[in-house]
Amino acid sequence: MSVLKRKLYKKILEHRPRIAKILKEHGDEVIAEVTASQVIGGMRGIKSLLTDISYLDPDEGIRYRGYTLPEVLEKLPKPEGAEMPYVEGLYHLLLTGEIPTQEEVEEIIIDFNNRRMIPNYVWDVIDSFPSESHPMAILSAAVMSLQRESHFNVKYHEGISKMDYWSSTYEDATNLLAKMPLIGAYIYNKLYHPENGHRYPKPTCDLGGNFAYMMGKDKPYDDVARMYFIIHADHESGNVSAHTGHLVASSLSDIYYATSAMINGLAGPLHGLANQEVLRWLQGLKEQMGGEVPTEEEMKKYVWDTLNSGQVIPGYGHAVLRKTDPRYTVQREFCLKHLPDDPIFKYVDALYNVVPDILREHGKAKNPWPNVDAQSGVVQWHYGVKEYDFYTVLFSIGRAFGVLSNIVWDRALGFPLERPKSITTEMLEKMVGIKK
Ligand code: HAX
Repeated sequence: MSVLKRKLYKKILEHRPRIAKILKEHGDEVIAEVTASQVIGGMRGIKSLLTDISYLDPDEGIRYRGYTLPEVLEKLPKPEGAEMPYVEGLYHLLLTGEIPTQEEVEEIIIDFNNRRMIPNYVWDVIDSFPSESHPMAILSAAVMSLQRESHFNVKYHEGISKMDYWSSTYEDATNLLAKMPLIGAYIYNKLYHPENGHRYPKPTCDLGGNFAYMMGKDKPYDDVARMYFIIHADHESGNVSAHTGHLVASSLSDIYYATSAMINGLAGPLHGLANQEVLRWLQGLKEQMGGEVPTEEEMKKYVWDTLNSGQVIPGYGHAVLRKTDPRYTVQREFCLKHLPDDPIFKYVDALYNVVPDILREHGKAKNPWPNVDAQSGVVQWHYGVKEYDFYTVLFSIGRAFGVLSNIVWDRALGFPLERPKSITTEMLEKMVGIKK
């Protein structure tokens, strides 16, 4: 057993009694109320999911295992000369709650490298997609095709104890996380840069370094990849991708089914796809301006025109956050340091000055501040990943670290099949006192 898996097992054994105690001694205590508007309004804010991997405070933003994003980026070990930490170290933090040592990260890198062999049929599945296919559809199918490799399925059919489900789920999760960057880079090169060929990862390199190499990008794209995967990894459990992964896995579908499903949820324009929508929208503005940076008045008009035509401003607003997203701020700081003169960055920064006031005046969005997606495309564009359909694939690789860590813990704590109760409109009318 690897050091990481042993440490995880110890944490699982320590945690199980806490859940058992709540269930046994406090299982019937009421902890929240549900309003009619929450039932109609996408279950916003109902406290009904349990995770210790991350917590999203509306005013502060995300914390992974209690650490803010700047703390995560500062404390996790980094490759020599790199600005951003190892993604492999983040996996250790999400699973165990502990910041790993350099030696512990090095062991995970070796473990990941031993798990990244991809069967040829996966490349065949990817190659069989027509070239106009969306990369998210290809990614979802490629992950799905790997389902036959599931260890959990084999063990389940052997009849293992429920207490051991987490172990083979951990194997599946780690296998898939090691493979996803290779699959993502292959999709990128197949769709947009066949001249890169099929690049195999280097044996001694970390995930971020290898991803940059496979994408055909020079430094500092390795750091861009590390930053991108880390900041997108988790956003507690209620967002569409995390919740979908958790829901599907709750039926004891394996990691491959659950990950493919979470990718499909992330592909919606109100969720992960917003990052490509931001770039598409900005390009529209740039074209309208003939490449010139617009004045504040011109910028305001473009924003109002978008709102008045009934569309949302992509990259702004959030279902939980009520302040600027720290994932936006981390990327903004990276841009200020590395690409302050980038024309698209200037557009994004100019938008920051006008959009919040306009959204307040518009009066609908509960949060007028930018979210992660307002910045992420700019960084990719600057380093030559201009095919914005691909951005959500990058998001998926990062998000998989959080979703899969959560599913391992779901199995470890024996969380059951998810099954909320629905009611009819007539029942709801009665509950709120409407007489017919
Ligand atoms: N522009 C215009 N209108 C907006 C808006 C925006 N950026 N954000 C919210 N609104 C509107 C909503 O459409 C809604 O209008 P209706 O009452 O007419 O339906 C109203 O304001 C209230 O919405 P809300 O309660 O503030 O926000 P929701 O929880 O319903 O939705 C969204 C949250 C993120 C989906 C929303 O803010 C939005 O559509 N933003 C633009 C798309 C986007 O950036 N998505 C990425 C979010 C981050 C993420 O998950 N990344 O993966």
